[in-house]
Amino acid sequence: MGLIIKNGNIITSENEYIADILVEGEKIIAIGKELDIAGHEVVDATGKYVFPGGVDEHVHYNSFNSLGYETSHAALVGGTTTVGDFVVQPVGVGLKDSIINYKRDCLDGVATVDYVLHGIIMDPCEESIEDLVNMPSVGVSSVKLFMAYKGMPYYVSDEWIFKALCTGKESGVTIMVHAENADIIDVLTKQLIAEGKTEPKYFGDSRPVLSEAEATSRAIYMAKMAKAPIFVVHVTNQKAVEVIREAYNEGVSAYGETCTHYLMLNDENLARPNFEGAKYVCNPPLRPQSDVDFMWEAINKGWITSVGSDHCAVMGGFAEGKHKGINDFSKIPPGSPGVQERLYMMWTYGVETGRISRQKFVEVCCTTPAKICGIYPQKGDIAVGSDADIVVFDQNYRGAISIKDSLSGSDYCTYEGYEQKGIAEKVFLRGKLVAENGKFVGEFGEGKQVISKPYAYCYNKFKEGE
Ligand code: DUC
Ligand code: ZN
Ligand code: ZN
Repeated sequence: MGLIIKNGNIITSENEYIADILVEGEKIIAIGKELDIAGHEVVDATGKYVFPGGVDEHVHYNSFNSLGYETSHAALVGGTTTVGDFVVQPVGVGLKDSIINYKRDCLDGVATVDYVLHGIIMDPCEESIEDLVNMPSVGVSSVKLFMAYKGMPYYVSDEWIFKALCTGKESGVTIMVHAENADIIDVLTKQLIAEGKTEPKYFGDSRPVLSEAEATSRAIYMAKMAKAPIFVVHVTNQKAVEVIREAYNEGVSAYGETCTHYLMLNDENLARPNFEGAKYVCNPPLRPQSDVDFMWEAINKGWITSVGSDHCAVMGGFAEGKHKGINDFSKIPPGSPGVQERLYMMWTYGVETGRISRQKFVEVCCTTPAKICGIYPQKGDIAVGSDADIVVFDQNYRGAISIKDSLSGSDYCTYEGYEQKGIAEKVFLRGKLVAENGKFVGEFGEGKQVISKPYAYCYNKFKEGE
C-alpha cells in the first residue's frame, strides 16, 4: 500500500500546479491528475499548498556550545526535513575521521531529522588539506573555514584558506567561509571593553559591516587566484552582497547565503533591556534595518542563493548560557535557535507580505540549499524519484511564535511573538508522517545521513575534473 497526497497545490521552485503525489516506500513514484487511489492511504490536500520538505543548509548541533540532535525533531515540526550540520574537527584528528567519529558519537540513533554534513577545518595543517580529497568518501562535499575568531580554535589564516581552495577543487569539495576580519574585530572588541562598553548593545560595533565586506572580498580574491568556487555563509549586509555580486558578474564562482535573522531582525534588538540583547548575539551581528531590507532584495534578485537558519540553541539558553557574557559582550556564546521557525518566518514575512513569491520561497528554503549541499534531486524537490519529504501546508492557520511550542530545548524563542501565518499541517520524511500541526508524531532517532555528491551547485561553472 502506498500513500497518495491528493489534489494539493504543489509548489516547486519553478512551478505551481494542482496534482496528486503517489509515494511508495521512501520515494515519490508518480505525480499526476486523478491518480488511482485504490489500495492506497489517501491524504486530502485540497485547498492546501504542498511543497518539498525544507532543507536548512546551515545548522549547528553539538558545536558552538549548542544542544545536539536530541532536539532535532524541532526541524521536522517546522517543516524542515533535512539539515546541513557543521562538524568540528578536534585538533589532532583527521578531517575525514572527524566525520566518522561525529557520526558514531552524536548522530547514529540520535538524529531524528535527515542530515548532510559539512566539515570544518580546525586543525589547519598539510594533512587536513590533503584529507579534503577524502571527504566525498564519507558523504561530505563541503568544508567551512573561519576567517574570524583570532586566538581561538576556529580561526584559520589565509594560507590555509587558499590551500583549501586549491585542493578542494581537485575532488569537487565546496569551500565555505565565515568571512569577518579577525584582527579588526579583536582590536575593536578590546577597545570597547577597555572603555567599559561591555553590554550587548556594543556587540555590533565590534564587528562592523566593513570587517565582513573586507573578509568577503579577500576570500573571493583567494578563490579567484585558486580558480575555485567559494560559498560565503551567513552574509548579512549590502556591502558584502555587492562584493559577491560583482565577482559573480565578472565570472568568479562566488555565492552566498543569508540567514533568517538577517531578514527578520535588526541591530536594535541588541539594545533590548535586562540583558535581553544577548539573545540576539550571533556572528556576524544583526545589522541596521537598511541592510535587512536589502537582504530581501538580494534573495529576490538571486544575488544571494539561499536562506539557512544558523540554528544554534546555546546550552543553558538565555538564563545560563547567554549570561556567561553578563560583564563582557565578547563572552556571550553566539547563536540562537531558529530551525523550527525558518519556514514560518519566510512564509509569513516573505510570501504573505509580497516580498517574495511562493516559488522563490521554495527555491531559497528547499531547492537551492539541496543543490548547494550536493543532495539534489534526492532532497529539495517534489519530483518522481525524489525522497518523499513533503509538507502539506495549511496557509489559513493564524498564530504567533511562542516558546511554549518550541522544541529547540532552549528557554527562549528568537522570534517570540512574531506572527505565524500558515502551519505545516502534515510533514512526511521519506514517506513517513513525522509531524502534524506543530506536534511531533514520528519516531526519535530515525534520521539518516544524506550522501553529498561532489561538484555541487557552486561548481556549475566548472567542468568536473578541470
Ligand atoms: N558561525 C556560524 O556559522 N555559526 C555560529 C557562530 C559562527 O561564527
Ligand atoms: Zn560562521
Ligand atoms: Zn553557523
